[in-house]
Amino acid sequence: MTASQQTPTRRGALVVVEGLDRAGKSSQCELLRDYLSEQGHNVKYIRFPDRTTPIGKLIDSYLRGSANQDDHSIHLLFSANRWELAKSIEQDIAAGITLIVDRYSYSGAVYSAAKANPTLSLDWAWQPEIGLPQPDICLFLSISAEEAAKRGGFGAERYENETMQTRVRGLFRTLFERQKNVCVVDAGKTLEEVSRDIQAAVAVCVAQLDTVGPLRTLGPLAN
Ligand code: FDM
Ligand code: MG
Repeated sequence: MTASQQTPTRRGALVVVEGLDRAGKSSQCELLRDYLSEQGHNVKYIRFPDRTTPIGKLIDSYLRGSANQDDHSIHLLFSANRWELAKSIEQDIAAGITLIVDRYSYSGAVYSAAKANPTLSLDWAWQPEIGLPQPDICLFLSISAEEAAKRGGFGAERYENETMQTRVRGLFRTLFERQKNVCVVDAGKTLEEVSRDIQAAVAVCVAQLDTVGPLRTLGPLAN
């Protein structure tokens, strides 16, 4: 077969996993990565914030509490941390790699808006996300406050407290009412059950990729 006769590479899927702290995001991302690789997919698992880049290092010291930042400024750094990886995300997807992304623009908008800063609304927070690669599916791992409490205490990082988590929960709900491609997963079930629910949702998404066409970009929030 000559090069021109080869079928073009089928693009990968952009799969985002979102949720509150202790919803099980990282474990589920790993299980999904292993499952998709076994199915023969070329797959990569990445997470935001990516704390390894120069911007990511600033974010890391902010989250650990060793540096302070203005709310808007740190918000834009979180967004810049996605923009600096946007090209490589596009390239991976075009090369047929399915990306599993642990947190994305949704955490970005919601955690910043949860600070209740009067000049940092959810709509303001969404603006810098416009134009970034749009996930083909966003799996929202939903757990109740009670279940989250059962899973253990808060960590030592910024945002890991009851007030923030309660606000974040409400804002995720508000944001996801204004978004397409969001699949709410009941993360209160066992690890295996949640994993099976995720696999089923991702299978449907992957099967639809040909009709969806090329990777899209995030647009303004719907009203
Ligand atoms: N977070 C994460 C933000 O505030 N904005 C963002 O854009 C992203 C991606 O960073 F509290 C918050 C959410 C969380 C913290 O995330 C670190 P991990 O997943 O717990 O490391
Ligand atoms: Mg955390």
